[in-house]
Amino acid sequence: MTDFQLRFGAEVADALRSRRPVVALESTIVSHGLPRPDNLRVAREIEQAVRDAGAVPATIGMVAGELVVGLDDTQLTRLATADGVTKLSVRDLAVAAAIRADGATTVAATSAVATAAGIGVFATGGLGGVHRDAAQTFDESADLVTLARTPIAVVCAGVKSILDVGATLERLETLGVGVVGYRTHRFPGFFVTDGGFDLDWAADSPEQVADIIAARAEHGVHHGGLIVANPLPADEQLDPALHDRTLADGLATLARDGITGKAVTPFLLAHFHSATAGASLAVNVRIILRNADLAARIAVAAARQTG
Ligand code: PSU
Ligand code: MN
Repeated sequence: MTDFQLRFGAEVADALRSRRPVVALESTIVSHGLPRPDNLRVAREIEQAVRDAGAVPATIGMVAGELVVGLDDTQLTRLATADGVTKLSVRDLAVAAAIRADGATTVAATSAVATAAGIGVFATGGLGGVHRDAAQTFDESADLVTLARTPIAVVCAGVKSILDVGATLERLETLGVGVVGYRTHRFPGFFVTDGGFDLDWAADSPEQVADIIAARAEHGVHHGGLIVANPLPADEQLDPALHDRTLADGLATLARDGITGKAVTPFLLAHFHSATAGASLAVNVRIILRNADLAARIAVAAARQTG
């Protein structure tokens, strides 16, 4: 996937040319994953977290049909506040480009575009995965199959417990996507520190993650992604009882209202934010800022090794 037509923000173009560390950021989180009006403020804070750790942020999205790597503040504001910003996975990119749409890129689309742009590290909140009723609905995020063929390191807090966490890990194994816990051998469950499953591998420093990225290239692992699973400290997680209640309500509403397809994930995220009166938002923001910081430190370590 190297043939997207891309428009680079000036700072990102400059950083890539001079091999300075760059971190890709997604825009679906901004347009569809976080409630307004907080989403724009948080989008800016994520970029600042990357800068504070010594890397250049490249938020990726589509503006009037153009794929932009490194949205400027006007473009970021547009994707955060305009009506009709479409959620774009990989298969949607060409259609949206042809009709000159505004669009927010998911983990799948952001990974594909970042890789085409020559960016090797990406920070997000949570990954898409296998939905709980997937045995009937076949609802599995395109994030998984895209990461199977896209060589990028994605720092995330695992997957939300709105998904079938065990099935998601099984699919990642089948698809050959690496999963490494950051200072943990347990796969995180986004709002909750422990998603309930063991991991084979853990890394304990940004330098070690950079070593893993380098070793993959040296050993011919050029296709699949690497998930760096960064859990929230236990004392910062969402209250597990509140979490379980909110999840049960959300899943019941989903079934009752017959919500399907790409509307499922944004619906559940919005449900958490309204049903917990802001508690899940605060946790969500902490997660993303921590992931942005770690991704930047990994990008800095990787740039040091190759530079
Ligand atoms: N999970 C989260 N927050 C998010 C998303 C997932 O905790 O904002 C977004 C990401 O952009 C992810 C997308 O790539 O939802 C997955 O959507 P779907 O399940 O429709 O593939
Ligand atoms: Mn889906």
